[in-house]
Amino acid sequence: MRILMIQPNYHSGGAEIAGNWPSSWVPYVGGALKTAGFTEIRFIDAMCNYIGDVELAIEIKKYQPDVVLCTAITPMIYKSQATLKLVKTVCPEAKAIMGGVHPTYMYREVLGEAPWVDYIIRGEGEEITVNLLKAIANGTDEQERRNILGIAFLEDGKVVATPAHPPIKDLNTLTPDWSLLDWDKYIYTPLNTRVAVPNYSRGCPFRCRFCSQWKFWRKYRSRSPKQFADEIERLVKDHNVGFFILADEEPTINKSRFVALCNELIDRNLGIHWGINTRVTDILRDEKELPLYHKAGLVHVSLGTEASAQLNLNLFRKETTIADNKRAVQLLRDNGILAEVQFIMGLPNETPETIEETYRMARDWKADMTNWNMYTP
Ligand code: B12
Ligand code: SF4
Repeated sequence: MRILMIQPNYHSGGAEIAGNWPSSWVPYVGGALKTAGFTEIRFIDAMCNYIGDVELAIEIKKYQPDVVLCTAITPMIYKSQATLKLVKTVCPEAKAIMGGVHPTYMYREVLGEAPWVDYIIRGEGEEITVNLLKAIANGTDEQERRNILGIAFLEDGKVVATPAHPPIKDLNTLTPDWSLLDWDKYIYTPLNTRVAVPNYSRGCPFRCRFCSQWKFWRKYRSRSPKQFADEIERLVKDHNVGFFILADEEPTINKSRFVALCNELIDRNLGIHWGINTRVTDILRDEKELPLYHKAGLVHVSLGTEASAQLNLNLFRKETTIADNKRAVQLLRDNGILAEVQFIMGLPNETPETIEETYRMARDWKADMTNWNMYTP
């Protein structure tokens, strides 16, 4: 069975100015499919290669896929829906499948707007995709689909959503296949080196009100530091990766495991640099360990500072203070680690004055980079 994975040609600027980023869902879901015995898998990165619809249609037609897998986060949903429509125009018999954060929550809207989508994978993709594709390969998906957990589809014009699939118990069972990516394309511009986005942990034990991610992965899990360092070593040795950012929400919550991971990376002396997203509270807790983190190659930390008003931090259920935010930025900078701060803008109480105040505060904290995210109810 020929499987085609497509990253839609959607661009939002933002972090894309730092380089060309690889899609992580491809090695993780593609790796699970290969481990399950599906060998004919191709990936087209229409985003990174700016592949327009005409060229994409030619490529799809040439490959004649039986199944097409396409991802979607919220801003790219229309491009993702249009990409699967293109698939149906060129190869009407191919099964069109969509996964990712947006359709996981909004499957009703997606199936309403894009009835050509055959299946939506809701949540963590590896196990659900294998189960669904086994049924498709056997030609039994239409009979079996109501028993496949974690999917949604249209039946007689009505949306059917099966119960959620349980989270993967042991993340050490993941088998990412990084060879699905065309590595020459993925360059992190500031260091002029190849970049990867591996997954050490999934989920978050916190419950910030604006955040989609803790609900998405449901249970916090992390891989063993040694097994994860093995993967980094393979990325360096097999694919010449020089920089990675963790795809994780909260990699540092378990301090002893994170310290063990840093020690593994130091012992292996891979010459790799890396970045993470994490919480202000973890940076304050780990003040004494920051030199060790830096020695392990950690050069960039993006902090969920979120707001410049305590009222909003409380509203978000963030469990931090404005003074904590400022101190975390300072600690990172003192340890030679680039400090990026993230803000959520556009709450109902936002005014031009509060925007100005947030801007001034970010400057006062002397953050190296500031990221402005729009709150979307
Ligand atoms: C790395 C990353 C990026 C990279 C993307 C690289 C790339 N080519 O994909 C960069 C830095 C470029 C980036 C940019 C942006 N990002 Co970003 N990014 C992330 C981050 C940190 C990790 C994503 C990741 O790789 N995760 C690991 C993989 C394994 O997980 P996954 O992608 O969710 O895939 C799993 C499942 O969802 C599912 N799955 C996913 N797709 C599919 C498809 C199919 C067919 C199947 C079966 C399954 C499946 O299976 C996978 C394995 O379980 C997440 C936060 C996070 N922790 O997830 C934000 C996140 C995805 N980004 C987000 C946003 C908003 C953006 C930007 C729009 C920001 C901006 N304003 O510019 C841009 C969009 C750029 C673009 N053109 O798409 C949001 C999306 C929120 C939403 N509601 O949709 C997130 C969730 C962060 C957040 N909490 O706000 N991002
Ligand atoms: S700490 Fe970060 S990942 Fe966790 S719930 Fe809050 S915003 Fe989401």
